[in-house]
Amino acid sequence: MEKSLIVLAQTNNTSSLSPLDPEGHPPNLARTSESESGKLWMMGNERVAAQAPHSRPFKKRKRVKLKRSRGKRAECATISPLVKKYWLQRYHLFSRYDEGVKLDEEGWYSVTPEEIAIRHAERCRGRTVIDCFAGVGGNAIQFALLCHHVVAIDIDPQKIALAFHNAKIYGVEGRIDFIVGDFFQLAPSLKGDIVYLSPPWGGPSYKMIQQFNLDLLRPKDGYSVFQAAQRITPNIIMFLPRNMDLDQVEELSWLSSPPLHVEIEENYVDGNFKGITAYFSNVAWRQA
Ligand code: MGP
Ligand code: SAH
Repeated sequence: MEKSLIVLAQTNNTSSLSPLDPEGHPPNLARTSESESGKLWMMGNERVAAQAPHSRPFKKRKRVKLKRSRGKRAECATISPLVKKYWLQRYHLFSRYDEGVKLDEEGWYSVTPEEIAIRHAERCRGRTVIDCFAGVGGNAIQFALLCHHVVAIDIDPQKIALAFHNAKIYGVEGRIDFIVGDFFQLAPSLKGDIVYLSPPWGGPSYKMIQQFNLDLLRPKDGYSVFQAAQRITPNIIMFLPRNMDLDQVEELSWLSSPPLHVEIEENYVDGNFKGITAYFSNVAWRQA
């Protein structure tokens, strides 16, 4: 039996939630749908279909190429000015974009570029990771390719629908438990080896601020996010803005006694500075 999709009605009673249950799903939460490769499934009003790979005759290659570039032009014409910049970087975001990857507006400007997501996943190889702000699945997919088990949480049902759809393209939907829910409500009952945090930064305008700080993270400040994560495990990875106040990030390690090891790295794609990653405790390689 495949156990890839757990769609949760928002619930206040999550006390027995554990992704490590023998059945592999939170027992007190309703499973409303189950996936099978190639089948349609429903979530709210969203209907997501698996994309069937289409074969094309060799002779028609030129025509297909032309059609495809026309298709790309048409796609480009329909996207909002905000999304356009990110669409132009689409293959950095998802190398398999052309196989039918889908994103919503917030997904476009928030998804972790694939190269960076792979780097994060390499730190977590073979372990159980909780992706607490999973979005459209940029990180969860790469965790699923390298890790023992992945729990992907997002408060927005559309994000989880998109993450599931995108995970299918990468063939890893069966290795992720998808949960629609509020991380802060779920945190006390989650278990895992590593917690991955890539919360909202307040939209693309985050870079208008000269020095970003933890109070500006959404939906709660960075201290609250970190403390909720610490109740699960001290092994935490946090993806943060490139203009982040690094002293503040280091200070997070002092919330524990003794202080946690912390390693901070800068992340670039094609020479462009995209963000910073803070690794805490045993996911930090360069330990003090
Ligand atoms: P960006 O700075 O908006 O884009 O986001 P870019 O192309 O570097 O902009 P430029 O104008 O400087 O050229 C860079 C990366 O940060 C994105 O690809 C996302 O991975 C990440 N990111 C951006 N935002 C607004 C968020 C966010 O709100 N949450 C998370 N988790 N990541 C974000
Ligand atoms: N790393 C993701 C992008 C995360 S963007 C990727 O690569 O695709 C941040 C996400 O946090 C958004 O999708 C937003 O819906 C979600 N979010 C906001 N508040 C949340 C909460 N309280 N609990 C869980 N998810 C939340």
